Amino acid sequence: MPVETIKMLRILEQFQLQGKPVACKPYGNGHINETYFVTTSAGHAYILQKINRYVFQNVPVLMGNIQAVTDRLVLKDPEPRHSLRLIPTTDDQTYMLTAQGDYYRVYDFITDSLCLENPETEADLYESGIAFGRFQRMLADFQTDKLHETILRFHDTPRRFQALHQAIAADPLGRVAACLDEIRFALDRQKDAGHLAALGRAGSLPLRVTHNDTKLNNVLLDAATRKALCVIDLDTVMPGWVANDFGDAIRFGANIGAEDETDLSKIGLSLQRYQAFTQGFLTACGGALTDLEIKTLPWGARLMTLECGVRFLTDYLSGDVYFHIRRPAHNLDRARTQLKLLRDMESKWTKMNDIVV
Ligand code: GN1
Ligand code: MG
Repeated sequence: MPVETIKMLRILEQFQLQGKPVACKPYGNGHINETYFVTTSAGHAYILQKINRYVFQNVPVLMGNIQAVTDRLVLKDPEPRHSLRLIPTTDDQTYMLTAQGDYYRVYDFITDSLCLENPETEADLYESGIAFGRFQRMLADFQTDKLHETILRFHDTPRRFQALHQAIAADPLGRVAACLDEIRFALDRQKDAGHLAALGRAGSLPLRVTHNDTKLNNVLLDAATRKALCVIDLDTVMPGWVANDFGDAIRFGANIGAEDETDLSKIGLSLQRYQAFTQGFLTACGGALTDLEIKTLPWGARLMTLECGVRFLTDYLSGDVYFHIRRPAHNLDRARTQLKLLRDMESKWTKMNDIVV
């Protein structure tokens, strides 16, 4: 048995599992945490995660958020496959801390589910809209001030531009010269970055419990019916604007190509997928949103795409310190898809607005 597996099995012994862990294999495509699929001698399955402690600087507080939110979701909808459930450690904690300072947690595995990187049909996007809309509605009466900011100013797009400017000035790996077109394209749009923040400051947009990482692969669908089951990856659940949740889902799921596609001719916004997500999301939100919130949804799509492009570009220039990469220019490839997608959204802007109202 590889040393790494033995280490993982030891960690798993600290959790209240049904049966003894017998296998533990890397799982999924997250860019931040390390995720493993675990099976036990009792035939039970779990998800083990090592939490990225560079990205999440206060794990106990983060786990407090997740516990509070999952408790509420389970209360509203007790069906076991409709919410993540944390498995406690043998001393009844929600996570364990190793002597090396690493944090681990375990979730029950949600059986007979699908986690998609690409939608097969528009119905998949509709269902992901249902999942995130339901999440929004079930947490509508959860007091936002009970949640801690797990990453400070996470979707503060103007701050993301400041970080880009710093990376350009520092240029530690001499990568700026090869990215001048991408940098110029992003900086030309810096003036848009504060659009939602200005409405928020004016008190026109309510703060809600938002997920903040609403990618299609953060939703589970039922493998048999392909209906929405559950929202996963709750690390960034924080107070925020609903347009950001809508927008991040569009950025990922309504892009006809992959987030790291190298052939940019394959990148663009599918208005059909955009419409399908919008319908699912607004239906499941159940009339909870204000007219102005609905009007700002397309801005969420533009700004989340711009922000993500800026984050990938910043990380590329900084030497890939934040997002996990699987090839040398992976973050630059990702930045390019976001900027291309944004350009396409700008050309479809009137239609994007017509669809939400
Ligand atoms: C990260 O962990 P994952 O892959 O679900 C990131 C998101 C980005 C996304 C881009 C905590 O999400 O903000 O939008 O990558 N999560 C964090 O794919 O930074
Ligand atoms: Mg994820």
